[in-house]
Amino acid sequence: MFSWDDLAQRAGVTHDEARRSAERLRREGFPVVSLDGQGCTIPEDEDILCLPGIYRGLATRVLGRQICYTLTTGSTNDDAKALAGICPEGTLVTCEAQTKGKGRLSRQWESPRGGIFMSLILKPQIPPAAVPSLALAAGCAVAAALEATGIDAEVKWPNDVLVEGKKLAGILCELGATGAGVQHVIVGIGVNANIPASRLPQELRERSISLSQVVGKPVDRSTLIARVLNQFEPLYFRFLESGIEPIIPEISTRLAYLGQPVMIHNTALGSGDVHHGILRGLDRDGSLLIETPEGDILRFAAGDLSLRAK
Ligand code: BT5
Repeated sequence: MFSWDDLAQRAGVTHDEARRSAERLRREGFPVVSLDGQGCTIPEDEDILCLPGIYRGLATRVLGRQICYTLTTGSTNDDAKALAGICPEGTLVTCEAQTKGKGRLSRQWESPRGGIFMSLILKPQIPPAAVPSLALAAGCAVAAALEATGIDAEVKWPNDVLVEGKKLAGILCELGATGAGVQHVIVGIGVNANIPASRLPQELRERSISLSQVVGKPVDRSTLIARVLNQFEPLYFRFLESGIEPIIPEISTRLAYLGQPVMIHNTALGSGDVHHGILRGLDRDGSLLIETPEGDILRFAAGDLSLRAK
């Protein structure tokens, strides 16, 4: 247990501010236990991210070398965007829960406590058109990190990771650009690590899955974050050198629905723009190849597209 004075001194705030902060955390649902009004603590077995744990697991040169951490925030992607001008490449922004987690096309990413919410600030010198393929590389890194812990994961084009056919992780790449080109790319990764189904809305429970459900116990999120970064960094360096092409084989071995019937539609254009066919794989630039019933190969660049098994 920490006394209020101890906490106040460590945080550089007054005794009263320390008490108020602890109270606010408790109201936000964090397991802050207070003893006889003398101070407070968080029980040791509680699932709170451990920054030294992330640093300990890191084998990277650039990614995650600087970490910005908050308990609750709107969206780590938004925070990363705000920090991009002053933080070095590879900075990781992470938190315990998001109140305005974002998916693509203004969709919502459910972000209750127990999940991993991480955004990387990258500063690649690439054309804007190459940015969406970074989501594939990030998805591949998440899948590889899971495989290293014995979990079979698939990359669902263009930005999801599936386990047991259900969505476990989603990736949102956002671009900051001026007329002169890409200034920064924020790669946001959300992973359902220790999220019980009861913390997700009813309509998502069938389609989503959390790692704790798969392995039957909570996973160590700090270690997993480090593993994802360790997997992503070499892919990112290769991407910087030669684009997505050299990484395509690694993504392809994990590609969901390969050889299976799928439908794809342009979410922005509405349900009229639907194509059916067999998923044949990825083109050299990360575009998706689908063979129509007539035997034509259609090519889809990652955009506002939604892919489904038929
Ligand atoms: C994504 O969008 O999958 C991108 C998700 C990116 C989230 C990360 S968390 C850190 C960073 N900060 C942010 O604010 N965002 C990034 P999309 O392909 O559009 O999928 C969104 C759809 O996935 C929703 O419309 C739901 O159907 C579903 N969904 C929402 N929350 C989910 C969850 N926790 N688990 C599984 N599916 C979810």
